[in-house]
Amino acid sequence: MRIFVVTFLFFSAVSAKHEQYAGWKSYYVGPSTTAELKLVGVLKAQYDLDFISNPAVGREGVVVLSPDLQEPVTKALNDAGISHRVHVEDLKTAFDVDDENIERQARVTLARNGGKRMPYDNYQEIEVIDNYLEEIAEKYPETVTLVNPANSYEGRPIQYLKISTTNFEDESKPVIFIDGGIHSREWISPPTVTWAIHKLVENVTEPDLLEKFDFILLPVVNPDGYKFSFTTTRLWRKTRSTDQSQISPMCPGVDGNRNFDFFWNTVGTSSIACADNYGGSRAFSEIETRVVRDILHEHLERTALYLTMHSFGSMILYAWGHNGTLSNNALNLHMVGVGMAEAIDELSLPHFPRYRVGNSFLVLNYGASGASEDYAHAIGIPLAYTYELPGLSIGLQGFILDPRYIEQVCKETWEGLVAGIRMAGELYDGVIDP
Ligand code: 0X9
Ligand code: ZN
Repeated sequence: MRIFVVTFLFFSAVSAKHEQYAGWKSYYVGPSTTAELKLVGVLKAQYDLDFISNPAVGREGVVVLSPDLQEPVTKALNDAGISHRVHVEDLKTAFDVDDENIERQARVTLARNGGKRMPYDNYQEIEVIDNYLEEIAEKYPETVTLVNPANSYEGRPIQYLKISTTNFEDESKPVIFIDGGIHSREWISPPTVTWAIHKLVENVTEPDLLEKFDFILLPVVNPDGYKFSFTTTRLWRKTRSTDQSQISPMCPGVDGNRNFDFFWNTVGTSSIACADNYGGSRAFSEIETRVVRDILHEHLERTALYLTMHSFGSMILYAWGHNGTLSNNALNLHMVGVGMAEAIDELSLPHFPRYRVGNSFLVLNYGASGASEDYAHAIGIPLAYTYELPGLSIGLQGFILDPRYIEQVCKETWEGLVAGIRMAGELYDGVIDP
């Protein structure tokens, strides 16, 4: 009887978790011309649409629609002749299925190896990632330093690793800075950063990298949002601060990737606290973005490459993202971007989309100001990119990238990183002029 009650409570807790998505659906939207893509951009702004995967010309994106938006948005797409079809019929059920998959996989992992430190067959809670960073720093004190420059709004540590053979003292070495998890729901992002740590210290196959470069690796910029996306609202994107405006206690959080001081609060961002792309009450209102800003400035004169990991879309994007103009370094940005994409594509699975490389406004066809890669480039980091990692579950039941592909994405992304880091080294060997 007791087992029955416990089982019943467990399942009702699981299925009650995603109640807020009852009646929600997601749709593929596939613009086939630039004009159609532009129109999708107009609809996005008009209805404040939440694209969890961005479309490009000839490449479908995915938009999630609450029940009240389904009729007007599909009608507008129909009227414009823009191809669309249902992606997930019932979001709540899909999230429940994802939870069950993750739970099942967690049990398998535990049974198989007693809880390996950082498994890549599942998405990991923030505590597991923090433990991993702490353990790596303890185990490799010669090269690894754990830094906790600040705590998040809700008091979680924002932690990163500095990895260097000279404790960052050889100032002739270029610095590589990679962050992840600024958008909390993009769960595939943090493992690609911890995988880079794994490849730099635990399973070294490219020893030249640590010889020539210093690394800063910050897997989860936004630990509060990340936690909240596990416990409560799967599609949570923002931070969790409640001190931004009068309505912030009701509508917490700021979009970290609209909060940087680069044409802040001008394009593709909202000044309404409840919006998913709310830019905050001022640039750098968030402790989480201030941490990234301070790292960028600390080693500005020798940071050659900054990468920020997002999902989904299989894209490598660069400045300027607010208006589609190109920076003076556009040729190098494009060359290195293509080099990274080619390296990834070589290892990619046949049913994963090929990477696209370009100016973020032109590839996505929507402008967004206040993004971290634009800020990094604007202050003088010569190579700065947003990665949109591959997703979603392809032909499978769940909503997210199936956990069985996490390791694949980590491995192929690592190939891209290696190519990009080496090219950055050739271009900016001690001669960065911010
Ligand atoms: O909109 C974003 O912040 C990024 N896409 S996501 O789906 N991960 O939210 C794209 C950012 C592109 N970069 C700039 N606009 N500068
Ligand atoms: Zn993102």
